[in-house]
Amino acid sequence: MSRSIICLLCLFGAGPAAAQTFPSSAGDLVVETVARGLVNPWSLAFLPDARMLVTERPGRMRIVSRDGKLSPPLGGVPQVYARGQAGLLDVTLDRDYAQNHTVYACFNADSTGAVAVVRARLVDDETPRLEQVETIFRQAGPPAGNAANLACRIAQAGDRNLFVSLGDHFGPRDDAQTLGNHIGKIVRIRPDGTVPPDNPFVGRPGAKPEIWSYGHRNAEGLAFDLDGRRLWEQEHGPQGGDEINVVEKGKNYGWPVIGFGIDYSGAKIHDSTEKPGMEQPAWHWTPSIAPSGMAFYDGRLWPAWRGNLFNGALKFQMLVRLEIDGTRVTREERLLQGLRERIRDVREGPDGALWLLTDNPSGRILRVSPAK
Ligand SMILES: [Ca+2]
Repeated sequence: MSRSIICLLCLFGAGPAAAQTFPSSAGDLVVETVARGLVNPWSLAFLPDARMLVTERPGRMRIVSRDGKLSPPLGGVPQVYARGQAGLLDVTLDRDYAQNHTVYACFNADSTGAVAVVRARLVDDETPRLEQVETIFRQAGPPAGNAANLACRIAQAGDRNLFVSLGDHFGPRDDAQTLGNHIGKIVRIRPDGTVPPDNPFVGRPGAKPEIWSYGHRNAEGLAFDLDGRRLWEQEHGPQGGDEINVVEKGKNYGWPVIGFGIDYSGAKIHDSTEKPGMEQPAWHWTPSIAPSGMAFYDGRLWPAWRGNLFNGALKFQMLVRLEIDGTRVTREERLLQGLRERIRDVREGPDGALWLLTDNPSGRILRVSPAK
């Protein structure tokens, strides 16, 4: 009897999967599977009642209940170009979501991998859907046929402006150093897509006015720190040279002129790791961990980790905890090694736990909490 019940739970995924335990400097961590069966889930956003809005890269968005039940795909999601790394990527809720039900999403819109950002209203009734979907930004400059290094993440500042990370598309490398395109850039736009007049390159001839910072390679993590003052990003290097950066107005983060990696062929890319006028990363990884997803942690379940920056890792299949002092990273701890899952996104839940997405055609939502 009990064996058949267990078997049914296995078949239908209805019960809690066996939790796994991993060591950490703050005691053992318990990893539970909350939901499964998501196709390459990319981004996770918590709704006010602790349900989750999740994107699947092939172009679907679903609401997931706290006990792991997946809604049908939401209607109204724009058509995306889904191939290789391209598809539906980030989703985030407006700061005033509880009042305005506004969400933002970014995705690759055509075969060039150009990123579009939409603003929409989430109608959260028995048939959840997006309505009033408006394109508020479209990336200029991607070359045809290079659908890789496509970013994108969205972070909203306290003044409601949106920051969006845009990859270099494996295109001509100098594109990330020139201001006439949106390649290898972080842009800053208002929630309606218009350009804030205090953006750094407004009025400069030939420059795209949305640009906030440049010289980035492929940033798949973007987050404000706990007091909302500093914007941090992580980006993929080539072979080696993955970086964490503190993103500041108008600054040049160096790609492809400086860096710590080499080309996939083994060839040299950079003459140097530093150059005047170009920013140094706050942290870098060689060999590459392939970071994706980042979240600052507020310390409810692990008080010692308050203010730490958590990063998912695709290649090294782990969660990386970074201790921060101002704009410096002072210590790294590698967590969940042995999980054997590519971590695509990491978020802090309303319960103070860390919630992860695994990048897999049969992807899961995992909840990480302290062992009792
Ligand atoms: Ca750099």
